[in-house]
Amino acid sequence: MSERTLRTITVNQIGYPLDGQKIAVFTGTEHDFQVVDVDSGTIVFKGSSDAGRFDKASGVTLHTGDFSEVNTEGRYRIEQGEGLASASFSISDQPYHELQQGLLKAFYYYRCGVELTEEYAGDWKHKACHTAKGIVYGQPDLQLDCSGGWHDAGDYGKYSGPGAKAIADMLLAYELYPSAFVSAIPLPESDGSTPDVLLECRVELDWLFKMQDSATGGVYHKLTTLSFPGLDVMPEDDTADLYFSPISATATGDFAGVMAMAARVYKPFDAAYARKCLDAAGAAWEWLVQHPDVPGFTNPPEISTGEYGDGVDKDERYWAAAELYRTTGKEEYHQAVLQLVQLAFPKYSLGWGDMGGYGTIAYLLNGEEQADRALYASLKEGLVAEAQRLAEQSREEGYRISLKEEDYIWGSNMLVMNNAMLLLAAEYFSGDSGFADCALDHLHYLMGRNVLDISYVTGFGDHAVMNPHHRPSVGDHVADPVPGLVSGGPDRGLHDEYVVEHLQGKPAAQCFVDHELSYSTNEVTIYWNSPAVFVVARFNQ
Ligand code: G3I
Ligand code: 9MR
Ligand code: ZN
Repeated sequence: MSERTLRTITVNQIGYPLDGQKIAVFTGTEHDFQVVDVDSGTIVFKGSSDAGRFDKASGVTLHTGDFSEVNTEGRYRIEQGEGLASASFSISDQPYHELQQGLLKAFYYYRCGVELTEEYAGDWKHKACHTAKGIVYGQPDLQLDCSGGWHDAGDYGKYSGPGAKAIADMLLAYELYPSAFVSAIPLPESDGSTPDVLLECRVELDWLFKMQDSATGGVYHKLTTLSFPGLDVMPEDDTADLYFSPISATATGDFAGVMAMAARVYKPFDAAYARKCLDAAGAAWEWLVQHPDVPGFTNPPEISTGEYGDGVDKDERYWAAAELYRTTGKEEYHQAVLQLVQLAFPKYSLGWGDMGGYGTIAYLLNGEEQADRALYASLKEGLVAEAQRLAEQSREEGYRISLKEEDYIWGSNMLVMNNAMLLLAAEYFSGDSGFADCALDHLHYLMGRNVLDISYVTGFGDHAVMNPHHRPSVGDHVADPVPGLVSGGPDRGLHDEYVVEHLQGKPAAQCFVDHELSYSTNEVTIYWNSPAVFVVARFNQ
């Protein structure tokens, strides 16, 4: 058996807050364990794990050990006889400060159109990329500026809807937990007054403006080359022509939602910018009104990059209406919310394709006074009920997260973090801190307390992802990957050639491989990082 499979004591490899429950998950046969101070070698706690249970999604029998009694700051690991040891972890007052900074800094590394300088990017510096004009698909003579923003993922495409989700998560984090955002990351633009999270999101907002058709207000679905470049191609060497794919209703709805949100959040810092955001949101909304019934986006025949297909645009419209109402107070938008909310789409989802949850959260954050009382009550009740369902599910699962076996899909770590966000939204509206405890369990999973004993964030944790499907990390000849990137995580559907060959028959939560070829399990994206920023911010206030 390899050393890797022997590591059966799993913990959050970053650490645990001083107060609160501290739990490790074991998959060995022994139940006695000890917590050891890493520096001195002193045993600080001896305990025994519970009787154990079989966890179907993970395919293992596991038992849990509680070491909450350890409440002295320090760096520890958990050991058992037979030479078993967990990754090291800290117990401290603010264990997640650096993690939050790293998750935010990732967006700097994702930046497009600018040089990443040694001063800010260290070994991961590279020259400016994708600075040429983009061709509007189907109109070869129409070429427009399209520089800036963030690359989507391990590829260099820039996709409007996913970009909006990523910004939304971070602006929401800032709105709910502003005190978590006082430290500089730092960024080249850090000025000591505008929070860095807003400066970084502005990079993507500035690019999003360029995705709006000035004539109609509609928003181009994405900006990409015709096909993906090779895996070792650095951004500045990816020089094929860039194309704006056609306008879509989902992109336009997401754009209106995020711009209306930005108009509100940026107003205290830059009123002119806020006005620009609101005007852009209004124009996008007009397009939606003029186009009530449009087919979902599909890739044009020559374009094979990420499709982000989504046949239902009602949720994006609902989010847009709710944000526009919250920001402007205009009755026309309230009426739109009241109509759209009656349609069938998920009201509590936060995925790139299911944006209804953002609409619900915006409507609730706007306050009961401004709301239709009955709708306010039912949305609040629905959100809390959904969080209760997630919490109950988490109690069923061995690794204490809300994913069932069938939920380990492409980008399952987004679901882990989105569900944690939803739990935290429920905490915010109900005041029940039990939801936060459950959300924290989701973070523990992401950071290593999972069946593979892996931290899914590059650069964070003793056993962190090392080989993400991320072109700059493959092409840069630097041993370590770009840090702070959240990997997609297990996908039981086995959606790439590498996993088809290597992971047949694995249990759902083990359908992951830390190999650069596995784009369906080990790619990284901006919208997998962003909900993690939200979750970590809650615990950094
Ligand atoms: O929603 C269904 C669910 O009902 C079903 O039970 C489950 C079974 O597999 O599938 C779910 O759909 C999955 C969908 O994601 C849900 O989000 C699809 O199987 C899965 O193939 C699809 O994966 C998407 C993938 O692109 C392929 O289209 C990922 O969400 C999406 O994050 C990913 O995005 C790519 C971009 O295209 C290009 N850039 C990189 C990025 C990350 O890999
Ligand atoms: O590298 C691509 C990755 O960024 C995408 O998310 C993924 C799914 O669209 O596709 C990857 O490209 C692969 C292509 O789809 C199939 N041939 C192998 C490519 C990876 O090297
Ligand atoms: Zn670029």
